[in-house]
Amino acid sequence: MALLTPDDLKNMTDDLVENDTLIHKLTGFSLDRLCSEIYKTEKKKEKIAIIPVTAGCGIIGRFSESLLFTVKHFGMDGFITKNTDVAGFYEAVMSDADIVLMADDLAFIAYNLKNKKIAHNQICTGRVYAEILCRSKTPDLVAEKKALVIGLGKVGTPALETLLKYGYDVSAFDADEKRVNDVISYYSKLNTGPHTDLAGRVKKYDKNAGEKFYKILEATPALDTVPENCLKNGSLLSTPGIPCGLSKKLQEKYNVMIVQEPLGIGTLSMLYAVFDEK
Ligand code: NAI
Ligand code: PYL
Ligand code: MG
Repeated sequence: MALLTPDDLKNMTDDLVENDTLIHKLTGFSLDRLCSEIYKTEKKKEKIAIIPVTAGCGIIGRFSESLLFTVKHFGMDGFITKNTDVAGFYEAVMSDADIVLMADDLAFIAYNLKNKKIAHNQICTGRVYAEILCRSKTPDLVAEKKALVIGLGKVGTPALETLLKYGYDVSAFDADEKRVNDVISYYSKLNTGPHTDLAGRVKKYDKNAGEKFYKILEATPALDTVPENCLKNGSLLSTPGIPCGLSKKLQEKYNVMIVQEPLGIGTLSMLYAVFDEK
């Protein structure tokens, strides 16, 4: 998995606040209300422990602090454990934490010690960024139940699934041709059985066909992955991808709205995934 750098996180607090405002404008929901709608859960007074983890490439500067900002910005009780790793987990339990947030290089999880719910960052990130696309209400965006998904990895795939569950026709692209073919054939086989709702509405995106989209989801670690000929004036790009896959020049030329933030949106999605049902 591509690891964040302290530099990726240096504007995280402003990014989260600005994206929360944009999400409210697009969907009618603030980010926390949107997450509550998505998971049908609600925060109570959970105490959230953030445990720094030294495994692998080690602690990432600003990572724990960014999680703490997210928790506190949305009115929750959180703290960063003084100890790291197992000692930090022990400290969290002894401090009567309800939920722990911790990440090594392979997984970032939220675990609710009380109701035993667990959430994975890549799944919850893909879902929330796709939900933002589906729930965007501006006139043009509502009319179009189709989307372009660029990047079919651990974040892009849950995003694709979310779009299909909303009845979207999805054009899918990935630099890995085999990955695209595997995704297309998987969903075309779903014509029978319990998943017919997901069947057949995924097609391979053809860069040369020039099809245009109001709704685009990008989940890759690369630059310039969003081609100019897929853009409409006023397109909405919902992208967890770091760095942003659309150049500033094209963003301005086509007045593209961009929902993009390095960590907090996905983290809030994880927390609502492990809160108790409403
Ligand atoms: P992944 O490695 O599982 O998937 C990335 C996919 O992008 C792969 O299938 C790869 O073939 C494809 N790809 C790479 N370069 C491409 C290009 N130039 N054009 C088209 N496709 C290309 O990675 P994962 O975990 O899905 O993460 C995707 C991105 O999202 C990464 O940049 C990661 O750092 C970021 N991320 C951001 C989060 C947030 O909260 N903003 C949370 C989690 C991940
Ligand atoms: C969750 C992020 C989003 C994109 N890439 C993922 C990443 O960077 N994962 C690694 C997180 C490691 C955190 C480190 C610490 O500071 O506790 N172990
Ligand atoms: Mg995010």
